[in-house]
Amino acid sequence: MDDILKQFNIEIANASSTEQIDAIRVKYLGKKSYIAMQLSSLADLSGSDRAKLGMIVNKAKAEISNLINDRKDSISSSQIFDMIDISKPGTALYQRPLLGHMHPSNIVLRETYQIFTELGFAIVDSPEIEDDWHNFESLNMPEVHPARETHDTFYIKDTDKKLLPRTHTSAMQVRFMNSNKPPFKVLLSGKAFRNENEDATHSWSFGQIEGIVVAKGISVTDLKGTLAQIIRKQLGENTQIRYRPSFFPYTEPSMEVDAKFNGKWLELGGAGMIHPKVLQNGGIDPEEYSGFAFGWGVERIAVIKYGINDLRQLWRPKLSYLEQF
Ligand code: FA5
Repeated sequence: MDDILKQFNIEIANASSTEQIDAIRVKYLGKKSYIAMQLSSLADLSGSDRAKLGMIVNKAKAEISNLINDRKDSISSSQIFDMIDISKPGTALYQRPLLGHMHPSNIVLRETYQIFTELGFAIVDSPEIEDDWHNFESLNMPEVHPARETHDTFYIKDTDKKLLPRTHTSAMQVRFMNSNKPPFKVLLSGKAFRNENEDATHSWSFGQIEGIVVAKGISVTDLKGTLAQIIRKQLGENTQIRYRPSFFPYTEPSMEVDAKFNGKWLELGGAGMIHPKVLQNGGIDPEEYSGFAFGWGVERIAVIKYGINDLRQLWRPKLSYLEQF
């Protein structure tokens, strides 16, 4: 661990941009880092060894994390000063005619709402802060379920209700079922939040849309037919669609949905038949009703549709870029 810290100290001292710092964070604290490996190996050790190693690794982890944050703060402020020439005369900040322009994510979202409305879906808003029951437990993910690990969850401190910014719009499924009787078809839409490092395809906050359809006699055929219609309306009549077997604790069977765009297969999101236990949690009798659900990222649609190569472009305040769409 001393060697790791020594190496880390050299790299962090030489880092001169926030991008380099992010890369160092991934190298030393990311899922594949030495520290992460040591932490996951703790489970195999006996009590006293586990405590000893745990203390060493966690101390190093905290030290690295603090140094990264300090360095990032100092670099961000020095970068700002480098960018600003304080001797220059002032210019008007915004010289375009004062006409608004839709953000590409919103263009996609409005188009999505239009398509779903034409198919008879109701659009439903939903809370961004959720409790553990709705985000996880009611969806067959109890406290110890390994599927929780795929959701890098932020938690809200100082509450005994275990509140969290929802990690997916599926958190609204049981809440909606509890207050509405089937048959229904709705589109739950909003933001989701995950404690993830940003890269070209991931962000810590992103839009999701989630369709749920529950009625008597709904089958996988309905799921595939509906999704095909929606995707082709959004991405073009001849878009090829592919379903890959997958696993979500709240759907059975589960699948991943891909669309071929500009010659490449791209993942839109997950889907499946709603698990009987989830229907029960929503107060719906699974003997009488069945349903399907699907959820995917709003920005992913924008990226596919407009051929954007890096999702982060969508959140940068660069008007000349955003106005192209
Ligand atoms: C889910 O969130 C499931 N709740 C989807 C689902 C709904 C399955 C209903 C079955 C039934 P997943 O973690 O794969 O699954 O995320 C779904 C989609 O959200 C991804 O395919 C991607 O388009 C988008 N997404 C997920 N994480 C991020 C992220 N960090 N940044 C941007 N988009 C993301």
